[in-house]
Amino acid sequence: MSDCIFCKIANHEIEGDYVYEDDLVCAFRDANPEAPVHVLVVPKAHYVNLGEDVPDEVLAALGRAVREVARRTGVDKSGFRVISNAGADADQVVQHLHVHVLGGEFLGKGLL
Ligand code: DGP
Repeated sequence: MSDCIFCKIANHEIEGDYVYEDDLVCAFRDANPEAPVHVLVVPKAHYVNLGEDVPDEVLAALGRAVREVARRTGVDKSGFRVISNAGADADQVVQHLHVHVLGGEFLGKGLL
């Protein structure tokens, strides 16, 4: 989508602080981090959220990327949280499917 900020970052029209990338997805640091590690994993193709019919290969790529982000940011052993806000009641702000990966400190229960 031409006016979607995450499409632009995922396709390098705007540069992000990238942590991981493959053919289907990329991961970059959140502009407003809520934890020492706060990375967004997004598909390169535009889907609004997980309520859409997202192809299995993209879902698998998102899962693999989460694991790789956790490893690269060093939170794979200490623990991390994965959240994807979908729709109005979840207060989804950016309308491009994204998975938050949060960690680097004790998170408690209240985040995002
Ligand atoms: P959500 O509420 O789940 O839609 O979260 C959107 C997140 O996206 C929020 O944590 C801030 C982040 N964000 C918004 N705009 C940008 C941007 O231009 N660059 C980056 N890196 N993150 C952004």
